[in-house]
Amino acid sequence: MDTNETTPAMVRRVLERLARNVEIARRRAGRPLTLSEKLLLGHLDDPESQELVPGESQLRLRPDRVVLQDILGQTALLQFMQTGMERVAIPATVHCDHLIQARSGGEPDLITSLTDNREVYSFLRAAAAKFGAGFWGPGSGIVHQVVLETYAFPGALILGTDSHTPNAGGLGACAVGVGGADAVEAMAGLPWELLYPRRIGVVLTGELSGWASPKDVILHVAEQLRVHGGTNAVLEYIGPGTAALSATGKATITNMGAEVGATTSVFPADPRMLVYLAATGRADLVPFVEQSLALLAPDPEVVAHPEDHYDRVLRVDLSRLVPYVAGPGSPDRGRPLSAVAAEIAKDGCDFPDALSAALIGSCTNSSYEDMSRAADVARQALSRGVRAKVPLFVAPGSERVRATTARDGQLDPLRDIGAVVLANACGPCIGQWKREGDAAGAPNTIVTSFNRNFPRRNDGQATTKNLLASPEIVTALALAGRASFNPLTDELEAADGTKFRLTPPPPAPEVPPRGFEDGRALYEPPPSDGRDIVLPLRPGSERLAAMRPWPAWDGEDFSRLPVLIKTRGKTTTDQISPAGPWLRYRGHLERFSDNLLSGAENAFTGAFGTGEDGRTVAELARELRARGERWVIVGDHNYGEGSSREHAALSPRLLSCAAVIARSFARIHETNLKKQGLLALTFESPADYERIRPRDRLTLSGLADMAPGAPVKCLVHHEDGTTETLALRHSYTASQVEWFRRGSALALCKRAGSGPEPAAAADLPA
Ligand code: MIC
Ligand code: SF4
Repeated sequence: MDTNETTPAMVRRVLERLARNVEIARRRAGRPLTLSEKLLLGHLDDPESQELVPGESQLRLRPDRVVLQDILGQTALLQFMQTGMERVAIPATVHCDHLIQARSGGEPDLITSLTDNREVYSFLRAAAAKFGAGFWGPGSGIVHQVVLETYAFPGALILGTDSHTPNAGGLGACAVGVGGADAVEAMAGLPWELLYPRRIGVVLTGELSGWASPKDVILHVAEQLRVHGGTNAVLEYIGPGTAALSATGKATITNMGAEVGATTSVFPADPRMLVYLAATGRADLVPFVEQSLALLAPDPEVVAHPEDHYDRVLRVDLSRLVPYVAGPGSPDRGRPLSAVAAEIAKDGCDFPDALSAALIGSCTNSSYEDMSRAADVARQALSRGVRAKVPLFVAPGSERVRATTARDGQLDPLRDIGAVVLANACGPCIGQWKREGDAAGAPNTIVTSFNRNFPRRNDGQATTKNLLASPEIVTALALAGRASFNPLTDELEAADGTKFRLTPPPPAPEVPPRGFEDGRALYEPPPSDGRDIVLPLRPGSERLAAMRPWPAWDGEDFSRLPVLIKTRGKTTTDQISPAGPWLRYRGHLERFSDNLLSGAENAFTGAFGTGEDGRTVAELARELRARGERWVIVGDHNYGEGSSREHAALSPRLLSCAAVIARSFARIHETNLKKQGLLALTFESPADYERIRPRDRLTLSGLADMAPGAPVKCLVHHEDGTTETLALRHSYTASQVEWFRRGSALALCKRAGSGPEPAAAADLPA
């Protein structure tokens, strides 16, 4: 039997434990609990003695499942090898989704990817089988859509090595994006630690209508909260409007909570989720969830008086919501679609009106419902003889969505207006887009239904400006060929020269009336005993290399560390560890690290990815490592926002970084740095960031006494011989200080006498 499945017995066990733990937590807290508190505290390792101070306590939790995608999954499994464990202790699956390049269409692209990535896929398949995890091969779909269709259920606690893991919140799960090291600990059966999050309540009322869609809910919320507004907080959607959204619509909203840095986003369990469970072949889970609807919702007092129970409350009337467009450059740069034309007409608008391409898909918007609404717009155009004016691409979220929409006729009208249907994968969402023609390189605007729009994110070009919108709006804009088009008010020209207006797509079926089509079988359960499987790691490979544990801290203070780079402004993980062509090296850290900070702006020169002498940041770091020197990165606000990309911590660690000092951090990145044994520090006074000058050196002292809440002293040595002292803060708990001392969190989870020995500083590659 495949122990990775979500079985009725598992659901019963999880919900029974949830009910028991919630009782205990509510008694101990002496107050009603919000939904995320119930879902999290319901998974406490030790509910009776766990400290329970919101915003302060580190909760020790027992996740129900871990999901790995193919690019972060590589380092997760390479680190799992270090634990010496034979098998994963909780259900786990590996999903091949990020590595497929979008070139000419689903089938040929998939075939090319099988050849291009053969070595990586073989490793992932073998490692999954060896360690008892399920393997979803290339073409099966984007991890988050597959998890929603197959594994998530209301009440589950899911960890995933991807920041959009909260997508499973659409089905009532509490799903959190983490780096590989967190996933490894959970797979090794250790409790997983999470700071007791703050709670933001989003009260939904009314019902969507017309062109408004779930995407507009989250683009509107992101505009309110901004990219750091959800840091260390959970977004809880409550109120009567929640029941007016389908499970996949809810998933769009929880998926993009990642864009405001939220730990996760949750919805109360409701009948719409039961419909989705039943339609995706899990009718046997429905009775258990149905009995627990009250358990899987906030306590009634919370719903009655949200202001008394949340740190912040937003209210969104779905009936009044209008379609939104966000970007370019940042997902929180939202405004109603109707305001775009005026913005473009103004001098200095930073994106051209003419579109160069339109793209539908990504984990956030590629469900059956999404495809149906986009297809309706396409059908309207076809009936007037109109085709897309710009290249249009459609990436279905999963093989199930592809096979079902192929059967039910949603893909045909999209193809007929000119769309190329890509593989069921991330593709252009993550720089795996090999664009044809001359659009790339020159300033150009694209419109996508994706969740991120950082520069260089899609085709690797900073000149490509990505506007985010719902799939139906993307389709409408593709027909008009310009960003300023507003389908609510503007007309298109039919083939016969007459003018017509698109009508808003009617509500689409949330699940296929004839049920889902499974499509090709691309799942491989693990054998019952995989111990004899040898992992294919080839010496000399540039795609994969075994990882060695990091050396422990030598106990000395860090003296006169050079500042490798001081970054200015947004420094996302896409800028610290770019994706696109670099994705192929995700399993070979040394090779991958050539891209270190290549997209980050140097505060002293204004250039990107280089030091003062024009050499790349990676070259400078390698030179320091070769000299045996450690170094520091100085960062701005919300440093490391964007993704769970652990490489943004692994590469600095490999190249000898000692500390990252920023005005503030994004949650997952801060944890990733800590887990890899680096110091993640913040300026006590954020204005002190300005005090760091070119060629400064920093001494960090008193590290042997580093303790929770105690500042770290930093002596700044300026080039002119003057010095000044700064206070730095950190968020390490006592046990996390141990990660720093031991060289990494993994050092604590390695079984005595098993796994490879730490790399001695001398044998680290130069
Ligand atoms: C992304 O959307 O940026 C990614 C690629 O899915 C990342 C994960 C990674 O880089 O491994 C994420 O969102 O966490
Ligand atoms: Fe893939 Fe894009 Fe979703 Fe990341 S955001 S998981 S790259 S589809």
